[in-house]
Amino acid sequence: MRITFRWFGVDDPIALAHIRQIPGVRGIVSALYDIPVGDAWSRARIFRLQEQVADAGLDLAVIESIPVHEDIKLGRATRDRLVDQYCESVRAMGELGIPVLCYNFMPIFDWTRTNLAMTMPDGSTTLAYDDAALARIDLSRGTGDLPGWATAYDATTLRALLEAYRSIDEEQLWENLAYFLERVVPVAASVGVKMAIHPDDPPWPIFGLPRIVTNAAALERLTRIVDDPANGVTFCTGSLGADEANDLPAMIRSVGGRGRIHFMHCRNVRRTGARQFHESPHPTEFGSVNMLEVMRALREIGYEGPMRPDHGRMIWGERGRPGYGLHDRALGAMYLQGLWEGLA
Ligand code: DNO
Repeated sequence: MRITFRWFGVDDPIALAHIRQIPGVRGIVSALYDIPVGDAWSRARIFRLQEQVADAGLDLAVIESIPVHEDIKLGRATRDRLVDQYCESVRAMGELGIPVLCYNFMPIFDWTRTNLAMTMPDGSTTLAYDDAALARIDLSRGTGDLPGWATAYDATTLRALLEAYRSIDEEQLWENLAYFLERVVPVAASVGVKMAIHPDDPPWPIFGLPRIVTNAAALERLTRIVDDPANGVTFCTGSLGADEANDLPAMIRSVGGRGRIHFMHCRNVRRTGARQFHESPHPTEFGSVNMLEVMRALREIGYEGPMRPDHGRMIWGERGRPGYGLHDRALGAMYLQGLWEGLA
């Protein structure tokens, strides 16, 4: 396992030089954030990012993410050109030697929470989700009301998109994902890039939109659609761990045992009710995910890929991007490495 850390480029308030001071962290997870979804990423732009990271004594280990255009997820006629452009980006990163690509196939919304700053008894704040609170969110004004990671959509665009998804059920979404993978995976394989789909977060339908990458059966199906080592997953313990039915160590042994885990996102969640949870500090005792057993399963399958601490709380007065402050994620990085060393 190689411990890595997410960095949001030059606009990130956290400096690479500070990330470099977290013991053990050598790999950076990043992306180009200013390229419109669907456009190809040029080799020159990726190279510049890679150089910035290298100048700080670090290594660009993972691209997270190249977003997948909604037209691809919807299976619209425009998808062929968009898939070609996606392939171009993948080829460029591969030629530059960046080995892993994390992406997702969630309709319209990426990870979603209903509270970005829930106050904990110790005064820290954390991200929380409650399905009942989600039901009260009014999307008629666009994504403005939605706390989270949503691409900003105005009311008209969002309405049209929601409308378009009415005819897409889970099976149709699987078909559209298959269409995408059948074309992208061979390109990825040819340039040494491992595709690593991120599970849906939370792992159930939201706003009536289908979500399909949610459990063991889905990971199995996904990796069989195009049965190539380059077609794998980002195993996110927080996303998958939000559903009690997911036995994470067993899932790691099965999909990871076949060499299909290409990236690990490690964070803990405390499930507090049906479709209700908040994020907790990384160690096992604070959440519903047994991190020790997760690491044990990874040791068993001989996991050698990148891993990053995922969302942290806001602690010590830090202000910043929800989930992505420096301090609590750095504590997470140390904890994960501690478990790893202990298990050796
Ligand atoms: C949230 C992240 C996700 C992830 C994408 C990958 O913090 O894990 O936004 O980057 O879903 O495409």
